[in-house]
Amino acid sequence: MNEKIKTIASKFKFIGELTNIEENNQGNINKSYILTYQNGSEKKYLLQKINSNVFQEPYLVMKNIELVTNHIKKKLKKSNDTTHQTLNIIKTLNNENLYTYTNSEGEKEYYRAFDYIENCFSYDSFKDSDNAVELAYQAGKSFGFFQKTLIDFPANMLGETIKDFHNTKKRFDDLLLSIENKVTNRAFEFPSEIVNLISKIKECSVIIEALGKTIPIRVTHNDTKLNNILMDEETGVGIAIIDLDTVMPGSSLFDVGDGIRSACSNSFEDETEKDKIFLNLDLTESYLKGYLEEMAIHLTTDEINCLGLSIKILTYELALRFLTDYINGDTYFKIKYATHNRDRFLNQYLLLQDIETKLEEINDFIIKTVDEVKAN
Ligand code: GN1
Ligand code: MG
Repeated sequence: MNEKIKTIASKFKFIGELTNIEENNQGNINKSYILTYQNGSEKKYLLQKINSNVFQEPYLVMKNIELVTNHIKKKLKKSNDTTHQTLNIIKTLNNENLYTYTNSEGEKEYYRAFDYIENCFSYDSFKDSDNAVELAYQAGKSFGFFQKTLIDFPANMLGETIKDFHNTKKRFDDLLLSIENKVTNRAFEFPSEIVNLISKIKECSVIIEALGKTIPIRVTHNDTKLNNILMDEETGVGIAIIDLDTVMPGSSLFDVGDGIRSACSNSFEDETEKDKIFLNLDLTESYLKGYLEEMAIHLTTDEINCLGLSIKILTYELALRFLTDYINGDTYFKIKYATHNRDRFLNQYLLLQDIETKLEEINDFIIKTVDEVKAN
């Protein structure tokens, strides 16, 4: 058993005897372990090391999560909702949200823990699922439900855990800076792609420029990647939204755009076979239907008008981020092989070109669906 993790685990209010530690490699940022305890019966917990390079204020991250999950729990209780769940923080023996471990290099490592949510499944892609269209509907509904549940939570109570997280203009400037700084020569691999990205910045700045003006600031998840939904293994219904580190004041459009580019792409985020990389329209429409059933009546006309565009913008943003990290020598996203960020960039870049050809059809579908939902 991993002795270091065993020691760290002993600082939390877990019940029973630790019998197994399993590393979980799903996320691109934090490090996760599934811990099994025995106490008559078996119980699992999730222990995570927060990536403090990415999250420089880990206490703020936990404060936000505590506030938001308490609100969700209250609302679920009030409506007698026994289907949905949310994260449940397990405190340290000192009653704190984080345990600070000082490693052999004298650096501080921050750990937090949650109950492990059982009997659920998360998908990296729906591409191989027989019932992909139904699952996409459930995925859209899950994030719509999440936003709806937090609609009455005051956004100004939450801190900004990563500043300018979805500030497209700032992400673009970061790319230009990486090209200028030349930590590596990798920008030379993509001259025409970079020119193409530069040509799109104006249109892709529309949401960030309107945020707080015509587009309202709401409590949003900000990392609505498909595998951040836990779905019931049998029914496919979305049970819980996880990875709440970036829950912050934002735009509902960030969540929709990021959710669809992730859930409705025909491939994994690092697929390299060009023919496989495109947005699946059936999945997109199904996702939007699920989302709009929850949120259409709450959205403003300006938000609805930008929903389609948000898919393009968030894909653009991810393309910028992967390319920037590749040029900077892979300091942000965890990589599994040397050119991983390169492959992720090209994937999002191709997805972006494909999305552009489908936006008109998507926008027509949105208008039709909003009308239908409102009529019911
Ligand atoms: C990261 O942690 P994970 O894998 O859910 C990233 C997201 C990206 C995603 C791309 C805090 O999400 O913004 O969309 O990778 N999270 C952070 O795979 O940067
Ligand atoms: Mg994350």
